Amino acid sequence: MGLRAVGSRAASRDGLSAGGVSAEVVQAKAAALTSALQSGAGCLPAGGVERAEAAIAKTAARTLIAGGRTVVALAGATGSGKSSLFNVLAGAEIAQVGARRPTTSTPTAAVWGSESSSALLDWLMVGARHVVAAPELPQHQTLELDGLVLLDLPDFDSQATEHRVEADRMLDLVDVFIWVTDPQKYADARLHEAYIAKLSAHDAVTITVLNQADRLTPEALAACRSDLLRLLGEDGVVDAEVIATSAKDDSGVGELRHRISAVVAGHNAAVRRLDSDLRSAATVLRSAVADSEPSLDDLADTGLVDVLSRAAGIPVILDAVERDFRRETAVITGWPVTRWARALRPAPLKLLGLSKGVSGRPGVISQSDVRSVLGRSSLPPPTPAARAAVALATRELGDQAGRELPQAWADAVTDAAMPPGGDLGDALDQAVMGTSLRARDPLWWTGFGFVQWILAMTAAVGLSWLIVLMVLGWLRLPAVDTPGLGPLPYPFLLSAGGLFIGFLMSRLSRAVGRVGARRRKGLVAARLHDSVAQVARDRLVAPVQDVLDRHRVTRESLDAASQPA
Ligand SMILES: Nc1nc2c(ncn2[C@@H]2O[C@H](COP(=O)(O)OP(=O)(O)O)[C@@H](O)[C@H]2O)c(=O)[nH]1
Ligand SMILES: [Mg+2]
Repeated sequence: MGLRAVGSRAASRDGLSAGGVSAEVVQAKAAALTSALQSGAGCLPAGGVERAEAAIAKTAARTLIAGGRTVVALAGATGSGKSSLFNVLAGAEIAQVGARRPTTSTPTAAVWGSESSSALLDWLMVGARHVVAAPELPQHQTLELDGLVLLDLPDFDSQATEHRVEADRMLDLVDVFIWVTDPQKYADARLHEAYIAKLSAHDAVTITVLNQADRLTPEALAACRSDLLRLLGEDGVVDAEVIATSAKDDSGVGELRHRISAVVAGHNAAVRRLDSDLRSAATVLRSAVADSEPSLDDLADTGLVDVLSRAAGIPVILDAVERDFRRETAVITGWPVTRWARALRPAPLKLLGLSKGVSGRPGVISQSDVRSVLGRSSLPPPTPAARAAVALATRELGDQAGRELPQAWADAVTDAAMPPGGDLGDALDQAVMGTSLRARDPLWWTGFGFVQWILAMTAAVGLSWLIVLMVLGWLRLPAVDTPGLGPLPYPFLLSAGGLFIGFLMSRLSRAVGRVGARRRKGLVAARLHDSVAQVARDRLVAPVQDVLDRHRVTRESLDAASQPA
């Protein structure tokens, strides 16, 4: 009971009991980080990705190992007294102490408590294992550290590279570091830079021990301690604390043991370490992602559609649609005398390979369907100027969408906005061919056509009548009385009137046809605009939007993974 109280007081001072870090929390963060790596693939820096992958793999492996054990490592430079402290804490001469050099290259483990830790030590790849049994230590000391796995690490500054590599490997895996230093070496800049500053970036638990305190007078020890505290502050260690110990006369070892027991009793040092690894990996990656994404709603505006329309030859088509309408108006409602000549001229749309399809009837296969299956229209290919305009507009789209994003994302956006080669041209051609250029024939065509026929018949009747009269006169047959309207005889009125009114009607229908042609052109222009806008959305805007969506998912996942518990 008393031990718990000491433990929890120390724990809250150190922030150990703060926040709900649990296995579930770190697993959720690992999942968020995994999702960020997926959505950000290709746009995140390789170093950061590697670090995140390592943290994810470590989280998976560590959380799989059952039990609430805490792995604490004694780390530091040669001769600081790691092995001596290890033996004092374990109550047995387990680790080899200094005299013989070089020291061993592999860590030694001491395990407190009955719970099996072989899976954990296998994962740590620590071979030398020692179970701390009750007889070695007073009962209360064993209980206090129940659940502890203490490691004596190879020296940070070992002459042998493999020792240093092994020490670094262990530092990545353990839950808590105890940095053991001594009055001679505590200020070694290399150690501070390479380890302490690096570790302070984690908010995983770090304890600093100033060993060999027995070598100093109390005044010198106090001065040395405050100097070390200052250096730790410069390393970025928040709320640094230094425990002065002596492996020779055991002073301070009790305090160190309490400190360790507080961490062990918290049962969350392991998940805290994982949490801090995941968070710092996520924080590193977060700097490769912007805080927001641009909206594409205002980018897919008319400018892009206009240049695509020109490249698709739509002005030519619309011109043909207009002329087609006028031609047809003339064929159907024109003066019958000249109508046939016009019908012989080819239809403008036919010349473009765009003869009309039947629109808007479900289940009916239209000519445009057939055309889009059979292939391209015979529209002239886009001019170099039109093509350059498309390239410029797509680059602008990419630039605008990527402006606020980090380089890798901006590049991805630009790539997405510029589909390779003729793909876009084909898509535009298909869109044009899939658009119906037809609308219902206007009713007035039929009316005018009918009236023209009546007028033509009238003229024909009048002319025939005149011919009969001429023949009768030529044969000197007695004259038949020809009825008339006032002084004008009917045959003349019928033939002249029919021809003259027919001529006027054809003029009128041409004028009305011009208005109709403009309306038809407007109607088809709107349809083609929609078709081209659809191509712009599908081929240009959607791929860019995909990249922006990936960016958003990455950003949100990284925010979730880097959130403090
Ligand atoms: N005076 C004194 N000597 C110590 C203390 N701790 C360790 N030593 C001595 O320092 C030398 C190196 O100790 P060792 O535990 O092997 O250090 P390590 O290299 O960090 O593992 C040995 O000769 C120890 O006897 C201490 O607290 N006081
Ligand atoms: Mg040693």
